[in-house]
Amino acid sequence: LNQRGCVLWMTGLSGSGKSTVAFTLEHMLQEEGKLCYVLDGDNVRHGLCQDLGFTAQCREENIRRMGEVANLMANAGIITVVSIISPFAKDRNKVRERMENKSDFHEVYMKIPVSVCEERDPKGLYKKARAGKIKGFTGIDAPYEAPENPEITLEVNDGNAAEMARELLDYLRSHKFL
Ligand code: GGZ
Repeated sequence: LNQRGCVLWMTGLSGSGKSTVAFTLEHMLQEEGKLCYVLDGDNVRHGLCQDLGFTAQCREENIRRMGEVANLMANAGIITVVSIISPFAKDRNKVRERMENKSDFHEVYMKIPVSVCEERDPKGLYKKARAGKIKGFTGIDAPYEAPENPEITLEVNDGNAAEMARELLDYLRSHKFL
């Protein structure tokens, strides 16, 4: 396999566009014949992490498992895109520390005000959280800790998903992962 694996770790609020950008990037890479796989919170929570809810402890475990799997996949030469809120800086940093090759971990911050996510509210979850029907919703009554030194910050307000995915593609290229 003529490809170096790595982890692109996309962190950000619900509705920040993590999944959309991740799957757009996966598609772009596939078009170039590159091996890429998205570990998406919404999907993985139906299987590997189906025993986990949204308490701080559960989220910590969710992040840990995603990190372990992503590390293995990166070692196998796959460009692994993780898209989960991962609200705690400490847990994200632990994943980085656990990487076999620390320079293979790239934190991508989906930067967007919570007010914009709440306005968009594609799944109506913010509305439910405001109404108290979902408790402990990130950005409403559960914390989100923005990364302090992410390798990449995507200003979600400025760009569409394809533009942001292209930015990640350029990053991978300039860092010799493609
Ligand atoms: C945040 C929640 C919650 C609570 C359900 N808080 O936008 P979505 O719907 O499709 O993605 C969100 C997803 C978050 O799962 P993650 O695995 O990414 O979270 S974490 O990294 O914190 O473990 C959202 C939905 O699940 N969801 N309840 N209380 N998001």
